[in-house]
Parts: sequence; structure tokens; C-alpha cells
Amino acid sequence: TSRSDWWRGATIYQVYPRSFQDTDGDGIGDLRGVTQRLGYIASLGVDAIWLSPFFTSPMADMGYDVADYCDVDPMFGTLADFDELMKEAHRLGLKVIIDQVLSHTSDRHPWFEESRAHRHNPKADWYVWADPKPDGTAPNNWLSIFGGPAWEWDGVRKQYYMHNFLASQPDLNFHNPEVQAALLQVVEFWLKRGADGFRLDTVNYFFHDRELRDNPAMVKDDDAPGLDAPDVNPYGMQNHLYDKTQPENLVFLERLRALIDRYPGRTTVGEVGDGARSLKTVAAYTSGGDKLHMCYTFDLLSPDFTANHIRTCVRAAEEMISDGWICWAFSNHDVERHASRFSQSAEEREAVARLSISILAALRGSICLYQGEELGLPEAELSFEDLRDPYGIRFWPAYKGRDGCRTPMVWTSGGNHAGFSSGHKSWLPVPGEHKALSVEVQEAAEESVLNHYRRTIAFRKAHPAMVEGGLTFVDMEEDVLAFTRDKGGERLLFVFNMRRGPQDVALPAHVTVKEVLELPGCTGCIEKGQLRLGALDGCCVRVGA
Ligand code: TEU
Repeated sequence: TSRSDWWRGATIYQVYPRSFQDTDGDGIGDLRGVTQRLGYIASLGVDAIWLSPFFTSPMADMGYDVADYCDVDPMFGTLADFDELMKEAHRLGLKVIIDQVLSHTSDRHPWFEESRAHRHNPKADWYVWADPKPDGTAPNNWLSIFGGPAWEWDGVRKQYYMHNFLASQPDLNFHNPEVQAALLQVVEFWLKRGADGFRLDTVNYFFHDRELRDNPAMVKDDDAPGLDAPDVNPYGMQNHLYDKTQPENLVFLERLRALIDRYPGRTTVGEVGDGARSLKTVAAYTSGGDKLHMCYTFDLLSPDFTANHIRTCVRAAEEMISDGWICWAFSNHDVERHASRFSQSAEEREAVARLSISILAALRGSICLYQGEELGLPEAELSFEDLRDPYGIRFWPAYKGRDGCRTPMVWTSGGNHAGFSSGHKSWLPVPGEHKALSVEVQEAAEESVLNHYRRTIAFRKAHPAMVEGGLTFVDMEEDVLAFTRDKGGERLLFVFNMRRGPQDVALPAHVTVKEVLELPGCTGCIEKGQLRLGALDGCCVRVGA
């Protein structure tokens, strides 16, 4: 892929380096491990990888707490290992997108250590510091996503600092131009090192309300009707009085884009967790071609795997994001694996995994896969003693945290830790039930979920209408998801039966069938003018434009 907008419609494979492949026996994956397995990733037919953070970090939030943005944590390797990874990825035709966690740092970052040391030093204003209220309590009612107030008292400065996530992840003060400049330098460091793109963590959290106003208990928001109810975590949803368009962020993103455009062929994908307002935010961040290239939301990361839900999300995206670009995903390192999340029973997981990639591949936008989903891995059942995610440890057992989707890749069915590590202990256990789903087993089985993923990704690639074409919904049965994708005179009709039983559906009168294509793994066909679909099945028909 050499076109500069290779990212448009690309298939991106997310690697969580901690859990991909360990090469030094410490039970934790590393960059050399990723390099070793790039051949496997390339064999999936994807265009790019997204690497979760591998930077120097005390790992309080598994690397989303960065202590040095411009170095590799010794646990993951060295900068030379990164260079090696880049070289091998490019040799295999894979682009490399790296995570940038710019909204906050670790409390061990030298910037924060300096900032907390004194109220008047060069970095004093690099974080969000505030005096307590007269009664000594926190400056306002903002909450942290990871529980409790968003404010932590610092005994040295005798002030509170703000953190959207852990107390050990202090928020940078983006209102300070020096902070912005320093972060742009970080991005440039990786641009120079060859990174093809950046996944921008919590991109809608960069700016905070400068006046530190309390969040209202209840918000009437015409843009986001779902937010009329009091929210569990109002600040988490950015649901506060602050100007929702965050004009400063648009200006920052323009500066970022100007920098990135100096390096041809690079891209950005922003993570937007903005509740019901997310798609509006995506539109604002990706329109005009002068801010982000693409964004992804949490819309399809919900437990809802119904035609209605997908239709609602995609329709809203189509309506709101006119000249922007979205990236869709069913799974990532923060949510329950979708083979489990979308299934009503263990028996239907495989069928759900198969249908999920058929649908994802047919959507308009770029698509993100999360390591292991191509094996149809279910969420790992872990005991409290196994947990490493601070978020899970804090809310157990009401919420079990994110470790269940972060267990190691299963390369072989036998062997030490399923081929993940030769060490004694792996940082999270390999679940017994994952072993039968190993890459080794699935490579050997022609009809495996893994091979189904490969064929489906190849099918998407072979049809430009799927990668870049327009999308128009077609009205059919409520639990049937149907739309066409068009490009240059080619019109493909996709019909997915999301019911847990077979059904026949009538083709809309205006459709002229040209040819039923062989959509990998799907058995849908046309009989006597009816579309005949199995349970959790699909069909692709070339129709008259
Ligand atoms: O996630 C941002 C985010 O909003 C998550 O906190 C999400 O709401 C949560 O994980 C529940 O699913 C990003 C990273 O993806 C996540 O791993 C980090 O913990 C977080 O930022 C803080 O950097």
C-alpha cells in the first residue's frame, strides 16, 4: 500500500505487546516478540498494526501511564528493537500505528516530579493544580473514570491535582502552550523514527474547563438525548458545563495535523469516549481534512449485537460524519471480548465470531481488530488473585476489569504458556479453554475462525466498494441488517441475518440481482426471489446500480 491515504478503509490489527509474544522468558510480551510474529499478522491480510504503549512506564495502568515518551520500557526492549520492528513490518508491507497517551503522564514522569515540587518553577503550570475549597475539600465535584474524585491532594505543593484516570496519571494542562509544544515534539520524535500513524488515547480529554466549574447533576443536551439522565460518571462523559465543542482542542488538533502533514503518508486515529455525543465529536475532529484523519468511538464496543443497534450507530455516523472518517471495532484491550459479549451461550460464540467479521468487513470506515479475536477467543475467566488491572481490582466483583481480554495470545495448544512465553510464570494466565483455539490448531483447519477471518479480510480488499464505497441502508426485517456499498458503478448488497434462527426475506422490489457472490463463510442464497439465510448468516449480492 503506497497511496498516502492508505488508512482510508484500512484493516488495522491491534497488538497488545504485553500479551503477544515473550522472547526473554520474563512472562511479559516484548517488541522482539511482536517482530517475530509479524509474518503471522501479515498473513491475516491486514494493512497495519496498532501497538498499545511500550514506552517507559511504572505500568500502573499497563503502560497508559508514561514516564518517558521517547524511550522503550526495558520490559519491552529498546529503541533498537523498535527500529527492527519497523523495518520488518515495512518489509512485509505493514504500516505501524503507535499509541500516544498525551492527555496525562505517569506521576513518575520528570515533568510531574518537577511540577509537584514547587508552585513556582518552570513546570509548575504543566499539570492541573488547584487550591482546595475553604473547607479543605477538592476544588470541584469532578470524578475519575477509575473511581473516586478526580482530585488528589499533594502534600508538598499543598494543592490538589486533577486526574481523569488513576491518581498516578496526572492530567497535563493543555491550556499551557509549553505543554502543547512539548507533546508535539514527542510526536515528531516518532514521526522521524518512521511511525506511520498515531492512535491518540482519550483525545477528547485533552482540555479541561479552565474555570473548574462543578458538573451539573443533570444535563439537558439536545445533541445527546441519552445524557438527560444523571450520569454515573458525569466528568467521564465530559458532561460538564464547559463548552462542549472544546474549541481549544480543535486548534491543538490542527497544529498536530500541520506537523503530521510534513511527513507524507502518516495518519492519526483518535479515541473518542464521549458518551452519546461521541459521533458529534468525531465529526468535529475529522471533518475539514485539517485535524484528525479518523476517530473511533465505543458505539460498537457495547454488548448489543443486534441489527437495530448496528443500524442505529452506522446510520448516525453516516448522517453526522459527512467528510470525516470513522474507524469501527467490536473489541479492544478495554472491553470484554466480543465472542463472549455478543453471545447468549458458549455454543453460539463461534458463529458470533464468524458473523462479526463478515459485518465489520462490510462496514464503511476503517476497521480495527483486536489480537485474538481472529481466533474467536472468549473472555478469560480470572480469579481475583489473577487480576492486574487496577480498574478491575478496585471494582471487583461488580466489575471484573479488563484483564479478561488481555490474557496472552495462544500460539500452540501444548507447550509452555501456549507458546507465548518460555518463562516460569506469565503475567496473566493462559486460560485452559483458549488452548484448543490456538493459532497452530486453527492454521491446520481449513474452516477455522482464523481462516474465515483471512478469507473475509481478503474479500474486503478485493472489493473497492467495501473499502471506500458509499453505504445506503436497505429496509428489510427488523433483525436483518441490510445495506449496499457502491463505488464506480459497482453496487454490492449485504444482508445479514442476526436472528438466532434461519429466515427467508424478500428482496426489495427495486433490487435487480446480477450475481450472488461467495461471501466467505456465509451460506445465504436466493431461491424463488427470496433471500434464504441461515441463523447468524449473511449474503452478498451484486445488484444493478
Ligand atoms: O481508555 C480511555 C477510556 O475511556 C477507558 O477508560 C474506558 O472507559 C475504560 O477502559 C472502560 O472500558 C484509554 C485506554 O484505552 C485505556 O486502556 C487506559 O486505561 C485509559 O485510556 C487511560 O489512559
